Amino acid sequence: RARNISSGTAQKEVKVDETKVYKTDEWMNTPSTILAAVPRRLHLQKDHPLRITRELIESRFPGFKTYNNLFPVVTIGQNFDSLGFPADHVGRSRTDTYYLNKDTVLRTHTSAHQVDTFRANESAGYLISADVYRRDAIDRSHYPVFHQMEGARTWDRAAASSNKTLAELIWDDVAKIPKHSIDVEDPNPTTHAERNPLQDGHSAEEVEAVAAHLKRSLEDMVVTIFTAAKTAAAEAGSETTAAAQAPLKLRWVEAYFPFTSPSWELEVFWQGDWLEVLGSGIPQQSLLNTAGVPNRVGWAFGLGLERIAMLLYSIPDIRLFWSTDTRFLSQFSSAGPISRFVPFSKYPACIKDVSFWLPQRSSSSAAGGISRNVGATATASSSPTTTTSHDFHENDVMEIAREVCGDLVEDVHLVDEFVHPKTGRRSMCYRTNYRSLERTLTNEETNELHDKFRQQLVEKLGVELR
Ligand code: FA5
Ligand code: MG
Repeated sequence: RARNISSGTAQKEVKVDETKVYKTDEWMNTPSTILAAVPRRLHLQKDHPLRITRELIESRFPGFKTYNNLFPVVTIGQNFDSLGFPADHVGRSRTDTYYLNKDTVLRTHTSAHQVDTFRANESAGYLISADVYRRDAIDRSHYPVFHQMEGARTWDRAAASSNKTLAELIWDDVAKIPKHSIDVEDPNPTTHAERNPLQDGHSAEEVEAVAAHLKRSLEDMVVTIFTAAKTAAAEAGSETTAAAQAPLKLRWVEAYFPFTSPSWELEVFWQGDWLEVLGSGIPQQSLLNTAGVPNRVGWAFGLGLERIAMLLYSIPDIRLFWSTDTRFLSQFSSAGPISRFVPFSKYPACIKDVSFWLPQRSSSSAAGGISRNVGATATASSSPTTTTSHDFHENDVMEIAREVCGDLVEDVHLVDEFVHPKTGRRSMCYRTNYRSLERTLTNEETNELHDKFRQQLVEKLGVELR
């Protein structure tokens, strides 16, 4: 299971999904283990919980055109520029995003397909489900590959007439959405001059109508599928804690995305906690203009399929979605009702710490190692006097752990950090939780993994072990 991080990144070209070949350059930071996830297409696998969740959601949007096979390699134009991400947005950095070359990335969200899908203009509503890729933390709810569903609904301004304004037409559509009786908190005004502004060219009446359609549609979707999950769990007699019996509640909160305004997030109160399930808003008119549909106005959302599936089925660890163990897969069926996942026995964890000094900036070989393989962008630190490394990013540690340990690592987190008062060097201590979802790891095995992890930290990041 252990793999060498350098093997995936040094070549001149890279093959994705056995078919497409891309030229790589010094921006390449995508390891072969990540590329190996591309052919899995979990959201298309029969009886996989992500597919069942996708289909449940799709069933609440009749008439929407679905796109479930869009290729994950996109241009930075598609992923960032077309959506109005500023040039210095952190999402563009090599510590957050997997690049194949300076113009080409693995999509970080399904919004990468917004402009193209609006341009195709095949239907008033669409849903895009796909795998997305982000360099991120390691814990039981974060994985570098996950799945999103994007949805959008627009109206053509030309449909308005002297009898009916566009806003009135949209309100007619709002009236067709099924009603629910769940409590929804929505304390903020639809727009806010500074935090959540109305776009130029949009009237307040239009935006009220579009916002109502967006909110009622997404509430209907969430209420329907969560009520089904609750009923199934109650029938199975598995809901016993007070938190589990708390009534389902929803709340809308103001949000920010470069490509929508106003923007909102929907949170669900589920088993005692508020959880963000999706981001949404009114697409920037400039984006629709670019897409060649300047006459259209409407809404868009993006949700995390794992996040919803974990809530619906009580799946405790995001790594399970990638399991090929029949003890996991056999528990889901598109034919039956949603049922609570019964975890197979939890195997013991093995916890190990690693402490190291970050390289000093002047240490050239170490800094070179960072920018070539997994590190931050080539632009160096702006402050030449400091002695600590500005190139260090925690996601690099995470990626090395993933590369060395695969799915045998459950969690990696910083437990201690300090700066030496005399030398100014920074020391970090990370705690790593090794655990297999499928079997008990031997001491020998975890020691070997941990040794390799430590070695790779030295090789790739130029750190000095303590
Ligand atoms: C976005 O990705 C926006 N593209 C969403 C959007 C679409 C906004 C259209 C407006 C219009 P965000 O990064 O918050 O936003 O992710 C959206 C959802 O994906 C989250 O609400 C969450 O459900 C899910 N998600 C985000 N990060 C992760 C992760 N690391 N693991 C699992 N699910 C995640
Ligand atoms: Mg978010």
